[in-house]
Amino acid sequence: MSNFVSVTRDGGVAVVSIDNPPVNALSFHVREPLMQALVALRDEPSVDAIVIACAGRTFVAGADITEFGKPVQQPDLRAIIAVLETIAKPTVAAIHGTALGGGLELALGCHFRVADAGARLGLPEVKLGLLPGGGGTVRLPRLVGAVKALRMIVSGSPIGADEAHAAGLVDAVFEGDLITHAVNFAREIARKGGPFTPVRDRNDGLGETDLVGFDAEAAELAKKARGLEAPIACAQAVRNAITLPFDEALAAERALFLKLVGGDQSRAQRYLFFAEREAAKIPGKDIARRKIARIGVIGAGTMGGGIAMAFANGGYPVTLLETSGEALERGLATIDKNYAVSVARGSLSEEAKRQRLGLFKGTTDYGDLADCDLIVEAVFEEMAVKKDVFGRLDAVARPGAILATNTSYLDVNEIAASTSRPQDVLGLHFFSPANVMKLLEIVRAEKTAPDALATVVELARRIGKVPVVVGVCHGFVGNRMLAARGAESEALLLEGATPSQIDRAFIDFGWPMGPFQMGDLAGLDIGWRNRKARGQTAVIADTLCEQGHFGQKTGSGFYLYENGSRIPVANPSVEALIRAKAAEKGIAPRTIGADEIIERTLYPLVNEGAKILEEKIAARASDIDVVWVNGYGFPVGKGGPMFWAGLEGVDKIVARLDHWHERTGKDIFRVTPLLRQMAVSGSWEGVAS
Ligand code: 3H9
Repeated sequence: MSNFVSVTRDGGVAVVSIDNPPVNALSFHVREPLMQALVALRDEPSVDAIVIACAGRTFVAGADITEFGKPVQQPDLRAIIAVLETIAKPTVAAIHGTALGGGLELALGCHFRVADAGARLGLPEVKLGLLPGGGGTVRLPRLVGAVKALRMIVSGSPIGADEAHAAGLVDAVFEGDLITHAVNFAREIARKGGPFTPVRDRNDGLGETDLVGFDAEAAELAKKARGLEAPIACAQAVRNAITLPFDEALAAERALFLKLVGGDQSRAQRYLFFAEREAAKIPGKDIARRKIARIGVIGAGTMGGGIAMAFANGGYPVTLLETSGEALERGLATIDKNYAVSVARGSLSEEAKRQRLGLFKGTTDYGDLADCDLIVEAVFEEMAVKKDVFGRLDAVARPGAILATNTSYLDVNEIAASTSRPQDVLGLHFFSPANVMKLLEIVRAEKTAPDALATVVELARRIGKVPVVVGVCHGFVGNRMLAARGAESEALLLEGATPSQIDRAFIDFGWPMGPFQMGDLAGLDIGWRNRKARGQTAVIADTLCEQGHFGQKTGSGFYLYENGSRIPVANPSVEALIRAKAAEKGIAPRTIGADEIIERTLYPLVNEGAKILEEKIAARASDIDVVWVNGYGFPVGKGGPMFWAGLEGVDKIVARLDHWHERTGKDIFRVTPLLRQMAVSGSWEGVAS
């Protein structure tokens, strides 16, 4: 029929197979022959039942995201589902891999769904700033109930085949050859005879939905939306499924979808989807990868333990090294406790916990690292200590083993030069908690071999991280830009803003928290130590640290945390300290608005990003955005600092930076040439190359 859709027959059962690698997205070149096949089979008297299945690694993973923002080519998914629902003979979706978004909606257009035991089903459109636009919000609740559908659609998280079966989304789960099972299932259903009710006419899930309970749940979810439109629209669409007749709810879903798909937030989130995948692509696709079978981690503290867990979670055996048996035991006990918390939360089974713990081997002897293929050190952040560790590693590691430093700031070239094998050395900058945070900055040093780099990028993807390759500079991409973002914080305080005002401006922008809340959470002593090492000062934060106020861990920092609570409460003594320091400097307080706070913190962030591009520390503007969204909480709906700069207007940013530079003379506001060029050209990529 077509290269993308074929039909085979097994007696009276027709199997329609979609083959559109890599993920069987419903591109136009699939939709057209799919529609033709369904119409033909509907009208073909010798066909008793139809199975829709997919070739390759997965069922349909959704609409083709690259088509969004372009004119729709008919037939669209909705038209295909409408035809499916006119077929009187039984239709069965045979799901393996993932049925996501438009893929699950296609399956919901069938009378029945059968799944491979390992399949996952979900409507992740919300993660692209969208809602399911092929009837998913109206059909899913009819099978699984409104509240379950609400949770699935607003979270975007897929569920496994067994859960889908228990919820009524899937009619049977099979192990083994899915197509054979699906054909037998379809044949048996056809033999029993109809009529077969399309999902649109079913009401088993909706029944008597408690609207008050639904609204309460939706309100809870809305609180977490943080300025994103899509989760709210998702909840509204599912509510419509309860309160409106099917066709009206479907039309309302369409209207909401069109509004979202044309908006900046979805544009930003779609951009990020491709940016994350792009970031993992490095030159030299055909480079042979090094073998990674066992991983060594040096240091079993918070960072080392988290890194070790990240690898074990990805199935890798880990040798964990500490300097003393006592420290090792403490580290392993913490790992055990962390897994126990996951078991208690229900996100990990006892069996999986046992398996993961079985992957750890503890040691205090460097000689035990000799069989490791990658060794990551997570020891104290001081050059002398790191060099000592690398000297020892140089003596014991096998030739070709990759040696990585988990430094946040230090010069990886210098660390590499302290070994006899700089080609095997690179940086792996994990973010805390390392077993949870997705971002991984992979630091390419001057002499890092391309195959070592390619190997860790692939490994990072394999353990579920989002890798971004960065060059060597103080703080790499993320922490270097963070310093630029924070440079004016103290000045804003001294000129009259309070920590809560500044944090509020950030939260209103869409950040999960403001810079002072973040400082208190991370520990103010970290920045203090770093400043002291660089001969820098920050009068308010330094004074707080000198007085022992390190943030949440000491119960006070920029805020108070009463009785071990993590909720920040305004701290009058900090506000008094700020006023006193301002008076000492002769600064009269004035009212500072949110706009000024954003201009003086986020515009320098963009400017620093442009410098990083100029210096080729990052390969692409989108890599910077991936770092900031995944590691620092930059709001996804704004796409990251470089994407947001386009939304905000680079010319406006340049003009305001010029204004602040003229007024203060501070370097932080000095516009970098690339940013100025960008204000004219409108494209990072063109000017960066
Ligand atoms: C939707 O369905 C809207 C409807 O409700 C309404 C319609 C009216 N389109 O992630 P991977 C590419 S919205 C186009 O590395 P994995 C991806 O860019 C959609 N391309 O593999 C990459 O390309 P490249 C709802 C897509 O095994 C390659 O495929 N669905 C799409 O780690 C491999 O991807 C979703 O949001 C797509 N839909 O993960 C699902 N999906 O090789 C989005 C992937 O050039 N997809 N590509 O870099 C995923 O979550 C993951 O890709 C998946 C596989 C789990 C499927």
